Amino acid sequence: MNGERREHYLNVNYGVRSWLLTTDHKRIAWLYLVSITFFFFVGGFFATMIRLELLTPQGDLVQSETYNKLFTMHGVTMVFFFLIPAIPAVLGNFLIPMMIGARDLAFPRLNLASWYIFIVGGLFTLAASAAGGVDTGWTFYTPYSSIYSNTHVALTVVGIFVTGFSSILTGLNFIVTIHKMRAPGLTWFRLPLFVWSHYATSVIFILGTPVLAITLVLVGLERIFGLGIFDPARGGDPVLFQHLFWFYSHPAVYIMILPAMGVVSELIAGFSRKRIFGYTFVAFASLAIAVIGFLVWGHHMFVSGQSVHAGLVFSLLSFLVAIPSAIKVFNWTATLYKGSISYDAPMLYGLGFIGVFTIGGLTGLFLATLGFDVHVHDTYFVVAHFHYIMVGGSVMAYLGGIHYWWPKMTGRIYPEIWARLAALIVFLGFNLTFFPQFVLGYLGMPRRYHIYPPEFQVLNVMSSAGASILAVGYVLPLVYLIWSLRYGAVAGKNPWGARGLEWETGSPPPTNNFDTTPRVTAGAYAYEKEPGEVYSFGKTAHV
Ligand code: HEM
Ligand SMILES: [Cu+2]
Repeated sequence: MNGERREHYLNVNYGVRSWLLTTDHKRIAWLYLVSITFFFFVGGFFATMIRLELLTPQGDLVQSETYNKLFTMHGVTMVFFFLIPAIPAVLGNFLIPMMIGARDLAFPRLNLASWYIFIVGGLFTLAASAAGGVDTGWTFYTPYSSIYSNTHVALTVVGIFVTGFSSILTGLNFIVTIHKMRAPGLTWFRLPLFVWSHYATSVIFILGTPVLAITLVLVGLERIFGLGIFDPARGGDPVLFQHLFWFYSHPAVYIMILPAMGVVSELIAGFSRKRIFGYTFVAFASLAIAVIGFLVWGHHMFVSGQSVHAGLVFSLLSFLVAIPSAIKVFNWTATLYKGSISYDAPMLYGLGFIGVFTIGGLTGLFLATLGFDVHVHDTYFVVAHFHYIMVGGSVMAYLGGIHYWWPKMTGRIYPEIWARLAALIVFLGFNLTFFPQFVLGYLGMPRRYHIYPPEFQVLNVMSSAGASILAVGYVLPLVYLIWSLRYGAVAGKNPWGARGLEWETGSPPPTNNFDTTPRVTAGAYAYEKEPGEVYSFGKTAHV
């Protein structure tokens, strides 16, 4: 910085208007960062209430009806308003144009519109909470969602419907940007894996989200006008709802994990100073997950009365998803082998991800096994499985990514000691919260009950204690990251000594990302030179 004032995207102009009307993808990333952090703490509040309620077997904190609303609002907020947008809308928005050497996304105004749509949807859902909440579960299964009246399904469903457009438009924007705006020399197989994983995620956004939207419209029509689509009393079919819902929502779980995998690829390469082992396999694994993910929805319906044959086919197909997932885990591990590893906070999250994702994925295989699932279906085993992936996997990767790119986003370095401590607390708190739930589920504790037999209390208290530790782990980064905005050491343009176009420009970057268009002559992760290779992924040349 040499003391002279450098112009960058944060200081080009000031004032609320300059933020709310911005079309700069980096500022829009901040709009999302602030809003999803808000939703994360709203969802976290509901989670706290759930764990407090479950401290005692008699369920004496809240009424059963309130409890139903708590876990529903928790799920809805976390899934639709935090986890789905978290990595794509914050890190994806910020990084994709920079990683491909572009000035912005293909449709900057559409990008801003996506954020407004997201916020409008979020407000509807918050209004539903304020009005008294929804008690159907985040899955909105009929007939709960279409008949019972003590609940604000319509308002919530409108909120999610609206927010869906934000996903679709963001996916569209990413796909066009990645196709059309790569810097000269940046071929498909030189792209960072982060970009590949967001490409695959965008495909799911575009193909899956409309199905959810239509399903929600049908629920709304049935509720408001009494059409008989899902309600058997009116000639409908409740299982049809489950097919439609999971046709979106199984792929949606990959919306939550694929971007996380993209982050982890960057972290593992950066902190072991190596090219990702089997780069092409990892890239194609993202696409394979996106495609196969559309074929396995029926594994959520093994006990719904679908035919046994369908159950067998879905069971078999579900095993297939594990193959590309395992390829990634093997290849990250192989990348670590003989790497020169440094254990900075982002890497701690990256390594933590590999561990917990493996547990989450393997227990997914248990659940995909038809016979085993009949035993543990709708027990805490399922709850543990998906939290291992979504909280242990995606949230940890998200935090790892925020730390890794924080110096780029803000121009400041966060306090490393605190960050490592927080990463450790998150890891311990997370495992203490969710591991006991595997045991609880295996022993037969059903999910979504607020009263349970006393013999389950010890494991529930462990889980609630873990949740308190986890909460500390989540609040800490909020505090020291905000602190670092003012007091953190000034970051150079490449504080990690990492490879990738985003590290070639200033921290924070100028509004147009690069002063001159970079020309790329080598693949991503050019940490080790191969004979005869000129890698200037590190050097930007003028075009
Ligand atoms: C190796 C790949 C995976 C397999 C084979 C798998 C399998 C399954 C199966 C069979 C179920 C249904 C269990 C039941 O309802 O009884 C399930 C539930 C679930 N899984 Fe996975 N899973 C995998 C990965 C993932 C990933 C990557 C995520 C999220 C990012 C995820 C999130 C969920 C969620 C949210 C549920 C529960 C939904 C609910 O009923 O509320 N799973 N999984
Ligand atoms: Cu699934």
